[in-house]
Amino acid sequence: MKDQLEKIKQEFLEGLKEIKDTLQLEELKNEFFSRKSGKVNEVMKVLKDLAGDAKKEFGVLVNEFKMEMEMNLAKKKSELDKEKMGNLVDEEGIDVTEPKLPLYEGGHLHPITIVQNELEDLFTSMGFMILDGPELESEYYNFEAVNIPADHPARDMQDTFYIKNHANWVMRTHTSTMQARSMQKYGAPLRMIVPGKCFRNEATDVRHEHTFYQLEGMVIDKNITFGDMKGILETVAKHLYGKDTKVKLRPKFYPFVEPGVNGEVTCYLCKGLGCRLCKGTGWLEIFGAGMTHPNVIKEGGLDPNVYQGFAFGFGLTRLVMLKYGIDDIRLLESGDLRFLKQF
Ligand code: FA5
Repeated sequence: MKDQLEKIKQEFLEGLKEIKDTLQLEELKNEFFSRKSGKVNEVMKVLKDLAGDAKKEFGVLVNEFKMEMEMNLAKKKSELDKEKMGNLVDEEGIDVTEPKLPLYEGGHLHPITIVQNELEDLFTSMGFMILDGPELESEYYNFEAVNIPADHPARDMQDTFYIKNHANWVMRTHTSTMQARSMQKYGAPLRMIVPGKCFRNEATDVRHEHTFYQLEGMVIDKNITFGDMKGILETVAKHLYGKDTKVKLRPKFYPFVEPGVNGEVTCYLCKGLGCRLCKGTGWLEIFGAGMTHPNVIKEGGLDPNVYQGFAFGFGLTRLVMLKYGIDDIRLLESGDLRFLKQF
């Protein structure tokens, strides 16, 4: 029986050498190990006629033989797999055809930050410094320092968040808070911009948020004129919407400037012809501006008889909406990835 097993083993090993693919390997496996007709099973049938030590000895022999054959089968199988994959599986057994792990999706800049960066670059190229200011602000800098006394009706223009149990502190309603702060700190001449968050107690809709961004700017020097202001604002408008863009200034009341204006630019979509974006007017309203009020210059610690200046405030969030054609402001702070992934 031992000889018989040895013969089967040689036969099996010879057969194994001829195997070219996994199908042939499966057939060989059946030929030798199938329960019904496998050659090994045939030999094992004699087991039932044996007894005692002879049975035990033969049992051990068959098991060793089966284990050895199984190892040979497994080895051949792995060789065939390797061949099939060509050199795609390297020496370390790394299968380079395996599906790749999901790529790490890096974040990117928020559209507001993109436009803010663009404007910061433009203004620094014109010699402006970039300032940052507190979002939790004293009532003094938010209102009094920009010529809005406590009992002045202009306070109603900006519906404010007051801080509970902290009288005289507010979430700033505009970046104009930095007008007096910057003059007090840097004096004159001064050229600065302040991009940043503002807060108003708004019933939100497609154009109004309780939290939004503005970009304030101010120039203080000797002999500053309304023409200087218009020049700067035209430069910004052309930078944002193209060199053919025109700027229209219409009178508007802001307590901290005199005269004050409302700034519109030719609609970049219809080039002034009138469309859905500009509501048929051909113009888009993008900033408020004006010549700095003498009271504000005084509040900044400077002499209004020596220094003049101008200030302007862009609704930065509005600029972003116009640039990308976003028709609901609430999307910008929603954190909705379906929206954010488009930029
Ligand atoms: C001001 O806040 C002035 N401080 C701007 C200014 C600065 C004028 C310097 C003159 C000199 P106003 O309230 O109009 O002005 O706001 C300016 C811009 O902020 C608006 O044109 C608009 O684009 C944006 N804005 C105002 N309220 C909201 C809001 N709730 N949601 C989104 N944007 C807003």
